[in-house]
Amino acid sequence: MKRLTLALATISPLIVSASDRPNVIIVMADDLGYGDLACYGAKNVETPAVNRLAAEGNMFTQAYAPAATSTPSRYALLTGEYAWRREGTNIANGDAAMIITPERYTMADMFKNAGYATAAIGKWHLGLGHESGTQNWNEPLSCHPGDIGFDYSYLMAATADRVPCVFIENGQIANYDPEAPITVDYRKNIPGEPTGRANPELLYNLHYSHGHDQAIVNGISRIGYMKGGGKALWKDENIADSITTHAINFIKKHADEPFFMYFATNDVHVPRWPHDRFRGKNKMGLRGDAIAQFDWSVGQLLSALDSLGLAENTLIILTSDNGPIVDDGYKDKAAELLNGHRPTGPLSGSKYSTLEGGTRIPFIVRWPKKVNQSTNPTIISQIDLFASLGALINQRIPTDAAPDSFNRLENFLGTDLTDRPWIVQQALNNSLGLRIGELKYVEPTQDSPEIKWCPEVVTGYAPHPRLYNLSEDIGEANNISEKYPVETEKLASILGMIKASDYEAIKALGLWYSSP
Ligand code: NG6
Ligand code: CA
Repeated sequence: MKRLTLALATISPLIVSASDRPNVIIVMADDLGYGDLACYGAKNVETPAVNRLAAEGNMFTQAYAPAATSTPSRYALLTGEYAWRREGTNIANGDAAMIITPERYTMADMFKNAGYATAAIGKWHLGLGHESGTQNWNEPLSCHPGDIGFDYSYLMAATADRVPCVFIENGQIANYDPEAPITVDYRKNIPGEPTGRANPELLYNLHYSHGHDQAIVNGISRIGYMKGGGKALWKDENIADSITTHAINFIKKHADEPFFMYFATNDVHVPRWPHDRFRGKNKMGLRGDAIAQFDWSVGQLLSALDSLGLAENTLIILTSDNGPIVDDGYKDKAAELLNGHRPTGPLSGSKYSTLEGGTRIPFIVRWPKKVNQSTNPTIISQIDLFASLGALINQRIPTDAAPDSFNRLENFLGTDLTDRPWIVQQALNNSLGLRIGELKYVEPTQDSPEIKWCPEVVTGYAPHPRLYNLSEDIGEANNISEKYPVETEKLASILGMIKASDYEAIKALGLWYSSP
């Protein structure tokens, strides 16, 4: 596969001297939608900390995650390779093996090589150990994020709705309870253990709406079976506190050296069970409370940076792994209590979808030392963070690494407003959308337009090609492919070139960067 970054010499690297290198924090929200933050127009919930970040930085209005679900999106971010190029990168179980294997060169490796202290804190969802389903959770795992560049990690293995429901610190269960050894199984229940389906009377916190009827932890049933855990089991209401505390401790510990922190919140993924102190202060019930809790976590990080005198030279990128969803499997009244709120703002589709709501996400960059305040409409993608941050810290990326990531540093810093020439959007079933300028092409797929296990999700799947003009039709309501067959065919063929990594052909079409 050819490297793209070489062809992008038109972008002058921003020279940052080694002593001046900023700390870098990626705040990765989970399932937070384009319309879920007050600074992006949300009305029913207050997000003062994120609003502050936006008011002090670049708030992008046309930014994309590479995929509409978590595992492929995060895989692409950390490897710089589109997940649809690689088998085994779809939504991972809690007992999946490490999807990014130790020999791969990751974004964390890049920072580590540059002398940064590195950490991954919060939601992982990229597998642990060498083999799926055979981890011995009672011993140190055979491989973990420490093997792909993260000096420190404090993680949930997958999602809060998947077992094991414990934190894993540097590859071992945190607060391990020797009285309650852990067994995890994704195929069959462990004899004698209650499940959400068989024992709904034990669901004292949240009841499932679909799926999520297996192991019960903290009065909430999950995906997968689990026994044990004892004192190590998390309480959902304390997850934000716990990961935020660990993040602040990491910042404090490394206040005197450059650090890179991937801070991946559990909010606002299901099960939404935020701490009492966030309850009932907005019109939207638990989903709104989870947004408020997310905002609180961001506020805590900002205060820590302020009090340590680190804010000025810390580059914060706040974004989300994929679009939002209202009912993702628990009876938390998220749909009933929207009160007019639209999690995707004006966009159609949602998490799982090829439509804009699946992957167009909030994206804010704050770096007081270098980045001026603006609302920035430049079309950008998280896939380019790898090469761009590499340019920022002056790291050469090995030729076989990050094949889909371009150096677009000046886009992210707001000094170049040239759009990314194309955006690829991956849906749950790995079918793709392609945005080029105002045109959006959605490739045909035979899968059902509705996800059976998930009510009211508009996937955007259809057996025929679609073309939308986003400048007139941001909600992707009018398929114009029959009216514009030549354009439809052209975008379809460009998507084919991207799939084949045939960048010479794309360049021959004149579809390339033309930065100032
Ligand atoms: C789905 C789950 C959903 C969520 C999603 C992953 C069911 C019925 N649904 O399979 O609740 O966990 O996987 O979400 O099990 S993600 O944001 O981590 O990709
Ligand atoms: Ca997600």
